[in-house]
Amino acid sequence: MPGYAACEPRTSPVLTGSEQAVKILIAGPFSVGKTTLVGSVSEIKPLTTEEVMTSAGVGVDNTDHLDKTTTTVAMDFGRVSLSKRLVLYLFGAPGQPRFYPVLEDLSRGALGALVLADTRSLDKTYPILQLVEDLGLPYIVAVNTFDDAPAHDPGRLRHVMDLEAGTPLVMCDARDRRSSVTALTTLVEHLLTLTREPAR
Ligand SMILES: Nc1nc2c(ncn2[C@@H]2O[C@H](COP(=O)(O)OP(=O)(O)O)[C@@H](O)[C@H]2O)c(=O)[nH]1
Ligand SMILES: [Mg+2]
Repeated sequence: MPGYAACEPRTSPVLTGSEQAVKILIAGPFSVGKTTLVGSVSEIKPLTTEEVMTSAGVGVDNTDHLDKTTTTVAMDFGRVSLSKRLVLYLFGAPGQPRFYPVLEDLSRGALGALVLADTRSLDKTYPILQLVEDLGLPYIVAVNTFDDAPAHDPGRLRHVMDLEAGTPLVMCDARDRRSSVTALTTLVEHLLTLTREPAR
């Protein structure tokens, strides 16, 4: 979308009549970087619902390659203005299968989803891609590049995740605001492309 990347975020918490507010779902498996992404881009203090993980989660929530001690139990919420006229409201859903009903609830009214993936655990991404597809939500996939994650070429990743040719796949660093905004801009561009496609 021309010009979006160059736009500085705005600070006004109030929407004026000329602004478009768009609800976006941030999905992906546990520990892929959803909370981090919402926090890195949000121009308001993000709402998070992190809770300390207890021994009940041992063997259920895989923390093998992480120093992770908390997990999102309800949602993340943040806001980012991609331009003077376009404001995204980000709803991050928890990634564990037991929370899929929460993801389904949060998807209501969303125009699209950013599905985060981690090449160290792509198998955990499939059910979420399937769920998002079943919900009829257009999406893109953003691979969050962790330092020790294996690098695969995009063609291989597309094949492994069984992505349709028209589904964008991008790399991002969820900790980096610019990188995360670029991923969100790619999603919005994708949504615009879909709206412009002639009805079949
Ligand atoms: N090295 C690295 N660490 C990350 C990145 N994104 C997130 N993390 C870390 O990975 C852990 C899980 O991230 P979090 O956002 O809580 O994942 P969520 O479960 O998907 O919300 C946290 O300790 C983050 O600091 C990244 O791009 N690179
Ligand atoms: Mg989280």
